[in-house]
Parts: sequence; structure tokens; C-alpha cells
Amino acid sequence: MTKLLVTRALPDRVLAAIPHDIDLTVREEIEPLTETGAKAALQVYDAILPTLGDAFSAKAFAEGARCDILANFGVGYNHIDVEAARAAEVVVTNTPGAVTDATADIAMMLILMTCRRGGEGERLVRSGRWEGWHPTQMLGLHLGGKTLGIIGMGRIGQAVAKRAVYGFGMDVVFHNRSRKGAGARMRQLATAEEVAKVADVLLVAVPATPDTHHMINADLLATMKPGAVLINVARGDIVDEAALILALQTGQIAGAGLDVYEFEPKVPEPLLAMENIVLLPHLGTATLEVREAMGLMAVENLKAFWEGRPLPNAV
Ligand code: 8YV
Repeated sequence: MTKLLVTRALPDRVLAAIPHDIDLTVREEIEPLTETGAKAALQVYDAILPTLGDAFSAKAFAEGARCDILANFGVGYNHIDVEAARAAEVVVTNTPGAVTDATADIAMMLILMTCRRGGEGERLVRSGRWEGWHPTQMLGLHLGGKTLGIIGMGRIGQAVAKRAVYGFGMDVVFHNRSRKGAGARMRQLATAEEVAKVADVLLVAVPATPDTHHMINADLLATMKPGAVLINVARGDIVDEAALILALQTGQIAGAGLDVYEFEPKVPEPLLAMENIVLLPHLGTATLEVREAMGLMAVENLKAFWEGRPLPNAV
């Protein structure tokens, strides 16, 4: 019997879609698999459905694998060393498409909360210290007519661009490694620096790879406008968090909205202390229907593998 490990509990509909002739183990812990755990799992199971943070590093693959496929739950697979997986003859799939709109919605939520001071305002009301409305109370940044800079114009970047242009009257400039067709009010620029220079809101939407590690560093932050804000819905380590903290503390940029962190789930104390930052606990795709769609996509990849069909979402 084929042995499948699902590394963290998934919605019932997803588990119900797993064929009955599969010997299924669902891990109960909510923490990700450690490197040692990942290494052991690769020896015990024929297939694994991993989730964010499970440490499928080069070391985890060092002794080869009984496992044939890692059907990742999520579009981002930076917790899997794909080269090492390939060398160990383990195929890897992900769930693009299923995550796009939900993640773009969270990006817009962070943009609005940061620019219109949503987190700060809510804290004020809850503190009981709100003294009432007045014309210059808590003035924020109006989005209409402002420029959204997008680093990484993949599915999620494009979905945010549409919302920003058609929903909020923003202009979009973006950086992407390959040439992308752009719609009205959207312009591709040659470098990330050019985008950072003109953006009122700078959105990070690139995948985490060795190439994008610390792509948003002190130099890039220094090119941003003093009134601009940084939004990250991709992966924490694309941003040099220490450099971001410094840029915020020195007023080099005006604020930040973060759904992801460099050392997730650790959030540095200075970020917690600053009012002009909105901090979310990696909510990008956190709705039941989206998590179901992601899970069903991962299961579809597994079924295709078991039935010898082409993999819908091989990475
Ligand atoms: C997922 C995500 O919830 O799809 C992704 O890459 O970042 C998240 O929204 C997570 O990856 C699940 O494993």
C-alpha cells in the first residue's frame, strides 16, 4: 500500500479527496517538520504533502529517499531544496493559481491598513484613549493617483495591479525579470531600484529563491521616497529585516505592512513597538475555500503521479 504523509492537518474536504487505497498519515503537530523529521519522513513514506516551513533541505535528502513525490501545499516552495530533491529523484509540485486572489486581497488589505493607519486606529479605539473626531486626526496616505511599485509581476503581482488600478485609481510601475505585457496605467521599468524610487507603495511579490534573498536591502530601501511604505506578502527573507527596521526607525520610509517575516514566526521586538507598521500572521490564503482549493490541487498532483499522468503543477 502506498504510504502518504500529510504534514499538517488540512480541511476535511481535502483529506476526503485522497484515494481510499492510500495508507494515509496526517501529522497532528502544528509546527513544521524539522530537518531531522523531514529526513526521516523521506525514508518512511512514498509520498508527502508538505506545508510551509517543513525543512526539506539538502541535508534532509542526503541519504536519498523512499519518497517519490513532494506535493507541496502552497505556491511558495522555498522550504524545499528542489535541486537536492531532483538529485534524490523526488519530484516536486505546488499549487499556483489557487492562492492568487486571496493573496492579492491580503496585499490590498495591508496597503489600506498601512496607508490609512487601520492598525493604529484600531489600537487607539481599543485603548479607550480616543478623544473623538477632528479634521486633522490620524491623516493617512490617500491611494487614488498614487503609484504602486510591484517587485515581481507574476500571478499575484498582476492580481494586485488590477485591484490597485481599477479598484483604487492607482498607477502601477513594476519590475520583472522577463518582459510582461502591461495594461493601462501599468509600466514595466528596467530595475527594482527604478521602481523603488517612484513608488508611494512598494509591494514585494517575487518568489523566495537564492537570487531574491535580501533583494530588498539597505541600498534599495535608501532609494525609496521618505513618505513611501513597504508591503511584503511573499516571503520574509526577501527583505533584509534588520535593514527594514533601521529604515523605519530613521524615518527613511514611512511604514510597512507585513504578512511574512524573515525568521517566521519570530517577529523582532522593534517591529512590534512601532505604530506605523501593520503585522499579520501569514494570512495570505487563510480562508476555508482557498485552503480547500490548494489542498485539492495538491491531491490532484498526487493522483496524476500515481496514475502515470503528466503532473499538472510540476516545479
Ligand atoms: C500558504 C503561501 O498558506 O502559497 C503560499 O506560498 O505563502 C501561503 O499562503 C502556505 O504556503 C501553505 O503551505
